[in-house]
Amino acid sequence: MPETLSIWTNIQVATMTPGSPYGAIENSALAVSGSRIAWVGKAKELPDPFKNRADRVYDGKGAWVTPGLVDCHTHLVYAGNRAREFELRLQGVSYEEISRRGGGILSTVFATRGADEQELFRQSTPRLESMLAQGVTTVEIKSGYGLDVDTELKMLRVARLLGKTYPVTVVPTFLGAHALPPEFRGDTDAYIDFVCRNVLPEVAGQGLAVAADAFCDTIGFTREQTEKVFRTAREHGLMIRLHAEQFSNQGAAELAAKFKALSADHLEHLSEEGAMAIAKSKTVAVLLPGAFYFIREKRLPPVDLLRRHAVPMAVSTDCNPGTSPTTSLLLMLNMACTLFGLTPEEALAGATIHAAKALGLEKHVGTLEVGKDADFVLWDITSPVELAYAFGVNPCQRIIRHGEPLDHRDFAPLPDAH
Ligand code: DI6
Ligand code: FE
Repeated sequence: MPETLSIWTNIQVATMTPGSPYGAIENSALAVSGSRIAWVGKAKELPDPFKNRADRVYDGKGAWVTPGLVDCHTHLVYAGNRAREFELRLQGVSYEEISRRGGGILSTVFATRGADEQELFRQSTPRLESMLAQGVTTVEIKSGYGLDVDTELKMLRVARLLGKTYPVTVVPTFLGAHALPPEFRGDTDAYIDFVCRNVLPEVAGQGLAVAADAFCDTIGFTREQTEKVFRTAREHGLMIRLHAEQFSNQGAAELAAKFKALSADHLEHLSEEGAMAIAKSKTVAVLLPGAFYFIREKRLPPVDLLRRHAVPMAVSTDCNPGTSPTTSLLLMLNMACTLFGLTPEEALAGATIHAAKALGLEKHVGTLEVGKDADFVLWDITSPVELAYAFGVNPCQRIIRHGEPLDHRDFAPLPDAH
């Protein structure tokens, strides 16, 4: 049976392909065959065979169309929250200090260990639903609040189940080297051994993650420890990404480059050598303005340096309970401009083409091009700049995933639906 052919007319597309601002084509049309994009261009150039054979024709009513958004760095699966810690920080206690006192990431580890799989799923769904409602069609989800075999596997199974339940592509990452669990207090090397011997092989063996990440920082793990995790990850066929240079410079970007990491994330303390290294390894710089804002960081990621060395910049929520309790990638576009000085076009590229590259999915998503997945969003805006300009609003009109227009109930099932 030939695949269903749909045509979207009366639209303006921001293809996000390089070469012209937003890769924009006004008065355009887009054809979808099955789950892939079959044609995109000026409406008047739409070839006759598409027009004649179309099974379905949709009127976009002048909407702007972008690729489905890609949120390439999230810790979306966790239990509990850290509202109390927020109060403490507002009284002047720093994030690092809370972490040293045994709070911070560890308090989420206790809550996540204590929640069974169903409960963890239940607590994670509102966050995912909120993301999807704002046009996200691909999301990366990290483990890292388990720090033991059972809970790391449980988090990754929940991430997988979210991807099966909702119309979204979930990209799972193993973040065993996120923090030191209490049972290893005082012996980070022993914990890293445990991650490499007991946890990572199990995660990889069960196919529960496609990449490994680590938190290489003064309150996380050293370069040597991170390198050990990366070597093991590589032996098990996992790709690499890294929380790098967030609170201090550890030469973590250089380490990411050495392992040809897909992404190096945060980067507030990136050096010129680090920028040169990731430029050479074609590693994407993932900027996380939500975390910068929420923990009131002072030091900006060196955006000019990244531009000078032509490092692609992605923008993501870092959705997590401690440093970035947000689900709004659209808000991050605005913050990437107002706080970090990105242009609105760079910000949108950061949540589409470059975020796709940060996940190794650039052949499938991130731009509107023939052959790519038909994941796209119709927006009630008059120019793509507006996606970064407005904040705290959601102009998402319609979401098309693998060629199928979603119904609101697809991404916000009724509370008793599962
Ligand atoms: N850096 C971050 O911003 C998150 N993890 C990390 O390594 C914070 C995670 C948390 O505080 O729960
Ligand atoms: Fe993070």
